[in-house]
Amino acid sequence: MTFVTFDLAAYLESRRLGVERALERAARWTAAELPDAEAEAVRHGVMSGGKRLRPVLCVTAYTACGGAESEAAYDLAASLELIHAYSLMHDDLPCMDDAELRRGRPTTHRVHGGGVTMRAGAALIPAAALQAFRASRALGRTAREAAGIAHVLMEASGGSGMVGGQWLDLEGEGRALRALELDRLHRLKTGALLTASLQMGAMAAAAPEPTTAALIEYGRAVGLAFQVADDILDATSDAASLGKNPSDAELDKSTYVTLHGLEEARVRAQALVDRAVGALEGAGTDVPALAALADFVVSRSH
Ligand code: GRG
Repeated sequence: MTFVTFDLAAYLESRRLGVERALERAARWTAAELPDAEAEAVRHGVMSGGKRLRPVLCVTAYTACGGAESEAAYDLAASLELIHAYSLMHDDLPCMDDAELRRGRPTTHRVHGGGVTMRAGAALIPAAALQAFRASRALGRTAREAAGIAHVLMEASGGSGMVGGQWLDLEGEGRALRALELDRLHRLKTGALLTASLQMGAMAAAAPEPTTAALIEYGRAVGLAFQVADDILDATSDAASLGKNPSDAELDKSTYVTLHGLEEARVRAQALVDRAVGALEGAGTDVPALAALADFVVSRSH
């Protein structure tokens, strides 16, 4: 068990404030180029709460590597949340999970319609890439370095990342997945973007290679721990505290709990947190905020 004396609640609150402001700016820039209906759907999908874990991880990695908090740092971090927001908007659509609720509110398509939501979500993908590039330039990175950072974001979002994981998820519906298949699915679907959050923060601060590698290792372990915790929450919480209803497809899915049982899943989640923190300690990047965030990922209530 990791012992952390750190006021994570205060830390999260202050970082989330910067993230919300950056998301306001990002939603405004993206919406400015869209018809009114799509612009409103962008706002609904982006400005609807959530833990903002990916941007908080990005800013935390950036400052852990010596970067200073700034608008541009939060703009970079917000690019990750634009991808996350689009993925949830599309995932909730009638042709996917057909979800009614997200974060305790009606899903975007329930309010703005399926076609509008599909187009608004699609607009967020290039907006995120552009934002990652521009923010990295504003942080002093060269055009080549900024392109590298945007590349990491797009790679983590695409077929060898989140979209690839979603594809494996759809393909695996209705059959029991083996342990390695489940790991691969979640490393791509959830882990890739979480890992990119850390990597982009390190790259934006021009961190040395061993530090970046340690943050990537931390991200991989935390990404998997996040999903194990998600499965534990799904098995032990009700829709009111989760802010969403499980879909039929989700009810029929292989999870870490169905595969290993609740107790073993808890043990695995904690072992992954320990691995994440250990990776940072090995590289001398063991800032309290990152250790506390790793603990938060497995101890959260939603
Ligand atoms: C059609 C193959 C295909 C892909 C389209 C829809 C999509 C792209 C990808 C879906 C990816 C997806 C739903 C990943 C799960 C992400 C996840 C773990 C969501 C919950 O994250 P939290 O807990 O949510 O961080 P909050 O609400 O706090 O932001």
